[in-house]
Amino acid sequence: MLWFNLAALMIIGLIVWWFWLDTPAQAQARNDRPIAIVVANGVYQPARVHASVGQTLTLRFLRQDTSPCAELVQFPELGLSVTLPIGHHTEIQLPALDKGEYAFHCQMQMYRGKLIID
Ligand SMILES: [Cu+2]
Repeated sequence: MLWFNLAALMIIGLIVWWFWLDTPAQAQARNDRPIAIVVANGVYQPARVHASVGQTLTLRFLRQDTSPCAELVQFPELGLSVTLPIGHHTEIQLPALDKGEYAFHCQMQMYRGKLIID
């Protein structure tokens, strides 16, 4: 019973760490250079990408996570859904966007990221 309680505590701790404490890094788009985003260990890194209004943007995803969860990256506001092959760079060209925030995530929304256009 004690073993079970300890295991439960560890799982709760992991969930807290996974969803709240593991703060993702940020990236700022510059000079039309592609922004590299690594898909691994349940997070996009960086998970927040800043760009300016009117700036076209290229995101270069590198999927390292083999779980099927990481297979797609979707941009619901942009109507985009792109397959990410494992171990390959996948470039996604985005049009110049209006000011605002645009989410991107895997199909189950476990991987989550955000474009911040301002
Ligand atoms: Cu997923």
